[in-house]
Amino acid sequence: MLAASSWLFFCFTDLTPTHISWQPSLNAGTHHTDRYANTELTVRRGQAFTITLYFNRPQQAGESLAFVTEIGPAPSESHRTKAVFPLSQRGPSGWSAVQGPSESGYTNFTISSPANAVIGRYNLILQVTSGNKIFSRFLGQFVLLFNPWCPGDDVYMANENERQEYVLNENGIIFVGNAKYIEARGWYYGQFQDHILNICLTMLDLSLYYRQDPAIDVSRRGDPKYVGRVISSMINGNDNDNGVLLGKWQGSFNSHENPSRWDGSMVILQKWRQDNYKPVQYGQCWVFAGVMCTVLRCLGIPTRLVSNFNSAHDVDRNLSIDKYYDSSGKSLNIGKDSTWDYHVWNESWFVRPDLGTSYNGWQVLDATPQEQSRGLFQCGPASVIAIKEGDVDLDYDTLFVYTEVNADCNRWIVYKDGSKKRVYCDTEIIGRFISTKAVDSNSRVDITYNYKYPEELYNHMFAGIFLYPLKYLVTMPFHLFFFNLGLHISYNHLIS
Ligand SMILES: [Ca+2]
Ligand SMILES: [Ca+2]
Ligand SMILES: [Ca+2]
Repeated sequence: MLAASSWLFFCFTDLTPTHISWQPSLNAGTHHTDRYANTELTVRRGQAFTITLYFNRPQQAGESLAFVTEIGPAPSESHRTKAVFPLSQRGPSGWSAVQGPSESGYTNFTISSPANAVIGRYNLILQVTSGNKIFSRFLGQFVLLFNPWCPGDDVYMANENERQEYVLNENGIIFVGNAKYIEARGWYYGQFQDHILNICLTMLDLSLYYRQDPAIDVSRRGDPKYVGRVISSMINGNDNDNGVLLGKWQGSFNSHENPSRWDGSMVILQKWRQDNYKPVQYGQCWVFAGVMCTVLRCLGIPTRLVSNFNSAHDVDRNLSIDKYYDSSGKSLNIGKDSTWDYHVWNESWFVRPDLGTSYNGWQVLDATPQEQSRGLFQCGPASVIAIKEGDVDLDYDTLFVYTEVNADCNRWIVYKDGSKKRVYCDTEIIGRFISTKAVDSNSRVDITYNYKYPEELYNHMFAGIFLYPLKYLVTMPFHLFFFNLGLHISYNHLIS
């Protein structure tokens, strides 16, 4: 009897939170997350949020509090998927918590995450230390997202109008058609609507990357270039990874949806969830790109759609689209290169510490399954600046995107003895009118100049001398500059 009552006495005197308020309206406003349909606390990294705890009694001398955050199936401090942070101390994890004044049973705490924290759904735990006893109280879960408003975040975007467009706008315009007649079609991204945030987080957990090594995969989710690449693999259902969409470009669509009939991502993502994550049929490039834009905006990575007209698919990676004819002019079925009237991909905005600061900014990601990259149907991120500068050896898939916008178009005659002669080369037809929706309006902006230098200028020797990229002039030994220029001139001579 005595033992039982002392146990009860002991239990009642432990400092225990009895209720938590996640301060949803306060936090959602300052974190630009007020439009998410999910009810749990959703905040952005690198920025403080406030919670209120109600305790069973006032804190006493000798008692101290710490918070613990955990994410993923195997949280660990070494993987930065777990952090233990005592009040008012910023430890190596970068997480911290500050206690406000206590009033009539409740206390406010301001919790800050590091600007490079792993994104996703966290457990929040309160750890109470009293003498030599430590006990933990599970407080609940919250979701942490990328933060384009935070200067320390890899996805930081300085301009508020651009953040409104590329993170918060749920409506978009996709440019389709052909180089002679560009059409605009509306698209509803719906990144804040019912279930979409949960669907996006589930998508990360279904990826082959996660299935291969969950602990490592989750530990890398603070890196937008990693998350972008994984999502590019998961928007398509190729590689049997439960991806969102199957593509179909020929034949009938039978009982499934004609890709042209979709007008937004939300319905596709919700159908994917309802069908227990079986790929939705069917998608084509603008559908893959539209759905990926929804997912990346939902996770907080600034993202837009880009349409490239006369888009090359250079299967053999020789930088040219080669078409073959016999000596009578009949087309021969040789080679797999092709040219699309248009192709749509995504650009996401983040820094590239792996390449160097000059490659920061827009990065191409492409979810349409065209070619495998390192064993999976995934593409990017490829720095748009690297594409323009021809730095095609840089990660990821820069050569492939370079050819989409800048391959040469060759026509060859194949003679009876098997010999081939190139009879025509067009260096300008590929990669025209590269387009995206304007910030804050539905008009089309031509961003071809982001991807390549003006091409007609290259076809004139004198212009070539003056416009040859300045970086070569300043970085290259003088004799090498003229050697390269010589190659450049003779190349143009060959094809003109
Ligand atoms: Ca896939
Ligand atoms: Ca080729
Ligand atoms: Ca070209």
